[in-house]
Amino acid sequence: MAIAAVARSEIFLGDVFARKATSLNGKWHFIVDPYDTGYFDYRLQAYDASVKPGGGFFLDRRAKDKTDLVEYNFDTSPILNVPGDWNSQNKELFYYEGSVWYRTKFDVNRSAPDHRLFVYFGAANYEADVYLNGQKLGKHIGGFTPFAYEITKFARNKNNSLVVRVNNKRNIEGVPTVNTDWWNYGGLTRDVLLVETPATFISNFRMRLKSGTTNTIEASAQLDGTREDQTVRINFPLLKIAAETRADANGVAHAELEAPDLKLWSPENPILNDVEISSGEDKLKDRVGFRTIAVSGTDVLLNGRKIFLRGISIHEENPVRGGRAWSETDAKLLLGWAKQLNCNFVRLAHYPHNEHMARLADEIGILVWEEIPVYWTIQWTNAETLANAEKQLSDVISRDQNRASVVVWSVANETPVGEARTKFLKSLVDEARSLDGTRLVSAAMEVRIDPNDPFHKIVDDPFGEFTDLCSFNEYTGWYDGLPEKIDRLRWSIKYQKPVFISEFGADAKQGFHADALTRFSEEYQADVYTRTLPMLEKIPGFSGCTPWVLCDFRSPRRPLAGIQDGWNIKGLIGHDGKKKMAFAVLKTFYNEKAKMGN
Ligand code: GCB
Repeated sequence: MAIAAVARSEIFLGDVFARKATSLNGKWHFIVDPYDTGYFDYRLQAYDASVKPGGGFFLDRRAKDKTDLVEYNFDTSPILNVPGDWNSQNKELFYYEGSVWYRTKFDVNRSAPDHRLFVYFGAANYEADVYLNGQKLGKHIGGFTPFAYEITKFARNKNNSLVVRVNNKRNIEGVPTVNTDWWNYGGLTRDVLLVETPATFISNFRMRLKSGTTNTIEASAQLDGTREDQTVRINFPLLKIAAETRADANGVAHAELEAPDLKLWSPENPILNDVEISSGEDKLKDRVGFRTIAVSGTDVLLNGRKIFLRGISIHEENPVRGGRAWSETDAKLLLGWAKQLNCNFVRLAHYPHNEHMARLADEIGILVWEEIPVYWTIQWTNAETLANAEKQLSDVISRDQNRASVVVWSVANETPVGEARTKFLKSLVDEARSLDGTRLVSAAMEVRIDPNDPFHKIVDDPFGEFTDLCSFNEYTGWYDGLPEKIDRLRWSIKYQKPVFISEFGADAKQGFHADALTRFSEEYQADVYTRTLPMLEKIPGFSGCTPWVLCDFRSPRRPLAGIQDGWNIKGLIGHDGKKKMAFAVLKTFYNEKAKMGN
């Protein structure tokens, strides 16, 4: 009988869409397991660590004959679409938080006997235990970043059983923790791929401008396999430049390529360059753009020129279909709406979104802020929580480091001022800078009200010292006073940095019209936008904003019957896909900004 000792084969596969892969997306059988019956025996011992794993669902057993007792059967169990959260696919699972077992079957047709095989998951929220043919491949924690396992040794030609237990229970020590303002969609929420590689292959690569230059490309690649000191070739066929270099004993290869005719990427001109990276039999193809991003005093500079960031915040949700967004089609819908607003920037809140978002942003010319779910109050002194956040940060950086569109790594949202918190966030900033010193680092901070003057707002969070942008969320007119208060604000901002308003907004039920003082009316929301935008313009160093939020999104914190009904309705677009009045207010403001050349 197979004993599921962990194979410890987790590996990071970067730029997975740059290589040929077989999709394992489709209809997977599933078993809902609220008591973890398929995971623990009756003494609460994990089957996959037991010498008697017989009851473990990962074995994907069927009764051998009429006397055999097996109390589950994937073959006769219902079906879920993968990718896809379970909540929006099955009414009974709408509020479900717990374990669901997924199973698919697949054949393998390796093109050479020494080739290697991997299963790749774009994301599984929140925790995933993965098994192939009864063998445990590993456990992954974190709901929004990719992971992969090598299955070369365990895969058969026919009828492989891939079983994943996904558990979306919220944990106090988790990242995020138990308390958020979004739906805790569970499941295999992103693409699942079967990846075949040569024995030695390129597991990740990075292309970027050499610091301080605009026509020298710094390329690096990581090889994985038995021949790690192989030659690596980098070729930009249309730029007519190429380089060849040999990897060191650790499989790391570096090269610099002079590109005198390089045209820089920008939202107005999102130029991407075809690139081929090859080593031995392995060959990856991608499209990468090159640009610089920097701050100087209170300005943000793109390719050395001052830019105003005309942004919007986005949740990874398709409000019209319902549920987590995951596909290129979903990305086209969301970023298409951002384009209609005349945005040149989006904030992908509050966790790493699927890879299609940044890839599409590269193609259509939208700058991107990416974020990890260090949200509100998490366990600042828990070393495991920090390690978890660091892993999510390094994984999203490794995934999207070749996307010219991505210009900001954000390490947190609305965290409470305090020493332990600042130390925690500082570790994340240091990590982001050491992994990728070419982008800006930020976090959405909070604003404080002067205890002696309600119209005086102060930004002096000590963490602001460590970020490139001084970015904060502010809700005057909704959580603080009525809209007319917005006109009377005075600001004291401690930092001489670009001021970026990462959120402002107000609830509005699409189609509900009343006067501008009636909460939840479209008029109220439009009034908040109409007053906020000119007020922000008066703040010295105001460099951009990402109002909250593009679309209504589901949130269990929003129960008001007849109005919210389980939705956060601060969207500029309702959950019927229809625009609210405030959409036009922001669009007009951005049109004016764009006309003025920034
Ligand atoms: C915030 C949070 C965001 C919420 C929003 C709201 O400050 O960052 O996640 O959804 O406010 O609607 O209250």
